[in-house]
Amino acid sequence: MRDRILKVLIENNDKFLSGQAISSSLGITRSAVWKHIKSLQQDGFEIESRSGLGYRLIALPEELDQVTLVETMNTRIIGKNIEIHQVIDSTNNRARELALEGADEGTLVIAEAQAKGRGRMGRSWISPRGKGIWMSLILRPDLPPDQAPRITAIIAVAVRNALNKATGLETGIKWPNDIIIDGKKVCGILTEMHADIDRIYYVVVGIGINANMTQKDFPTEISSTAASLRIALNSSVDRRQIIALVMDEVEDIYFKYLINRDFQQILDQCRQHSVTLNRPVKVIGRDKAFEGYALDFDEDGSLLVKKKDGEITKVMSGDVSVRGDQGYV
Ligand code: BTX
Repeated sequence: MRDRILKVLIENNDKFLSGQAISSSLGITRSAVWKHIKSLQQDGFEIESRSGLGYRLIALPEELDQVTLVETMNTRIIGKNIEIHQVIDSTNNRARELALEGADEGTLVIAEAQAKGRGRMGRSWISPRGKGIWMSLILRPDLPPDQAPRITAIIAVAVRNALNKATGLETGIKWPNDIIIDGKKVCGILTEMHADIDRIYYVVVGIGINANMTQKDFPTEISSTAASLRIALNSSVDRRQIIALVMDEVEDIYFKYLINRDFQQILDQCRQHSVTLNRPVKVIGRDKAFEGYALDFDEDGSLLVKKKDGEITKVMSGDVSVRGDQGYV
């Protein structure tokens, strides 16, 4: 009932709605309406109450909740089912569980905080409470497993576009899975899949966006390489709006790709926004590293690097980090 009252208030925009109108449309007493309004206010919903006029919603709390998030979304499939956690080990782990239980494509898991947020190759992802967007999306693309890196590219383009639309900031893609602002990482993407030899069962795409982190939220080890939208804009951002924009872009780009299978279009966008191409890079693998020049992307999404001896080598995203010759980018 509380959620239904909240929905009614959202739908009524910022206009007043009388307690009588709410009570008769939902079939409860006016004192029950008042009780639920009180409980919403206690949870941080700013609701003005005026005698003779009724109630109106003025502002939402920082904390994410199912009802207001669903109301902010414009998508049909991507982000349609949402699960929100206060604290979880990793949203990728929970999304994997749900995917194994048969959750629909587009199911989204979000957490306010992650106790064991993961990056690639066993690295960790700092995910403090309420400061970022820590979320994982379940996709079930009809693609052979060797094309899974394409999903990372699609999501990287989608997130880049969404962050650019939401903030107006110039955002770049650092191959294969980081979104960059001013040469620093504002978002990381972790793609994990379950597949057999010729078929992907599901892909879990983890997206970590440093939304409202301040400089002191970053531990020293990453303070010179990590960015947040809040630091870049000098003001905090609305996480709901950003989540909704990311979902819009993913729905648009991902389904278009599944229909037309035109990966060149995606690669062109990766090229256009790449901060990796046309510069010297260090490729750091699990047990060896080399230097070279980042030439282009190949059609499977790998990076073509010209080594110092002139040989052109294909670098797959799985097990390597790519750094600029002078530092992170
Ligand atoms: P990555 O392996 O490319 O980057 C991880 C590295 O980035 C770390 O070793 C550290 O140096 C740095 N780092 C850690 N936390 C942050 C941060 N908050 N901002 C900037 N730099 C950081 C990138 O892996 C993929 C990260 C995906 C995170 C999402 S969050 C939701 C989902 N759940 C989950 O456990 N992971 C994904």
